[in-house]
Amino acid sequence: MNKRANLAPRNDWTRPEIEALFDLPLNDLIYRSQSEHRQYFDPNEVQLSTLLSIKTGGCPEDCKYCPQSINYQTGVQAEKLMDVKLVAESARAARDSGATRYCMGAAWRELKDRDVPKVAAMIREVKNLGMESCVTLGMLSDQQAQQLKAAGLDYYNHNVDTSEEYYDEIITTRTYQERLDTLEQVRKAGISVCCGGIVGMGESRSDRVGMLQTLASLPEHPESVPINLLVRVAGTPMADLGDFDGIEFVRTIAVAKILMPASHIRLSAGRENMSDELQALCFLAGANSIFMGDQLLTTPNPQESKDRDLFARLGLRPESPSEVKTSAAG
Ligand code: SAM
Ligand code: DTB
Ligand code: SF4
Repeated sequence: MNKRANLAPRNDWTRPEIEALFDLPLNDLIYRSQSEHRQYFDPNEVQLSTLLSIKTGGCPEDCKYCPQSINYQTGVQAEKLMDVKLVAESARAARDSGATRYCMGAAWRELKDRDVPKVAAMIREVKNLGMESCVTLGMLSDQQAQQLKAAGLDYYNHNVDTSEEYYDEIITTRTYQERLDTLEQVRKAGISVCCGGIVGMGESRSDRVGMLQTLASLPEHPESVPINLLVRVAGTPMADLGDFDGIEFVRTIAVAKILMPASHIRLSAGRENMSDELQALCFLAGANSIFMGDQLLTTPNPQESKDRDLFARLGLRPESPSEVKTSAAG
C-alpha cells in the first residue's frame, strides 16, 4: 500500500543528517521510523521471498564474507547451473508455502551470454506460477538486462555491500563503481532494483552511514533494500569476527526505513542467529520483508514452522500478492 505516493522520498540526505538519526535515543528513532513506515505500508504485513542457489560455488571473486568464493576453503562444492525443471519445481513449492517472490542467485562474477537462455527460461517458469521474479547474477551488460526484462524479470539484486571507503577491505576483484554501473543498467532496462548491504563485517558506524547514504542517493531508491547481518562462515576471512551488537543492527534498519520510507527493507541473512525479540525489534523499526525457507544460498535460515510461529505471536501477516502488485513501493 502506498498512502503517500505524492510525497516523493528524498535523495539528498547528508552524512551529518544520517549520523544524527543514528545518534537518536532508540525510542525516538523507532518512533520515527515506525511513523514513516505507516505512511506507506500496512505495519502488520511482511513480504515473503524465497531464495534458491541456481549455481553454487566456484566463484572467482574474493568477497571476504562469501562461502562461495574459490579463494576460501569453506567446504562449498562448485556445481553447474541447475536444470530449469528443478528450479520450476522448487519455485512451485515456495509459492505453495506462501512466498510471493522467488529469488534465484548464482555464484558468478558476471552473467555470460551462453547462460542467458537458461536463466530466461527460469524467469518465465517463475512468472507462469504467478510469482514475482528476482535474480542475482553479478554484473550484467545493457543487452543482457534487456533480455532478462523481456523474459519477465521483476527485480535484480545487486548489493553495494558496504560504504565506498570500506569497500576495498572487503572485495578487490570488482570496484564500487562497477556495482553502481550494474545498478544503472538494471534501472535503464526497467527492472526494479533490490540493493542493500551487509552489517557486522568489522565496519564502523560511519561506514554504515556511508552505505545507507549511497543507497538513499541513488537517482531512484531501490524498491527492496536487503540488510544482511554477516553470516560468519568457517574458512572465510571473516569467520572469527565478534558478535555484532543487535541494538546497532536495529538502528541500521530504522535509519534505512527513514531514508527510504517507500521501500521494502528486508531483514535478510543472519536471522538464524537472532532471537525472536531482536527480529521483533527489527519489524518494529520498519523491516517488512524476509527470506522464508530453510536455506538462504548455502547457509541455514530459520525453519518455516518457526517463522510461522513467530508471525502468529507478533500478529504479522504475509503481504498478499495483490497488494504487492498494486504497491508503488515494490
Ligand atoms: N554473485 C553475485 C554477486 O555477488 O553479485 C550474486 C550472489 S551474492 C551471494 C549476493 C549477496 O549475498 C552479496 O552481495 C552479499 O551481500 C550477500 N552475502 C553473501 N554472503 C553473505 C554472508 N556470509 N553473510 C551475509 N550476506 C552475504
Ligand atoms: C542478499 O542481500 N542476501 C541474500 C540475497 N541477497 C541473494 C544472500 C544471502 C547469502 C548468505 C550466505 C549464503 O547463504 O551463502
Ligand atoms: Fe562470488 Fe557473489 Fe560470493 Fe562475491 S558474493 S564471491 S561475487 S558469489
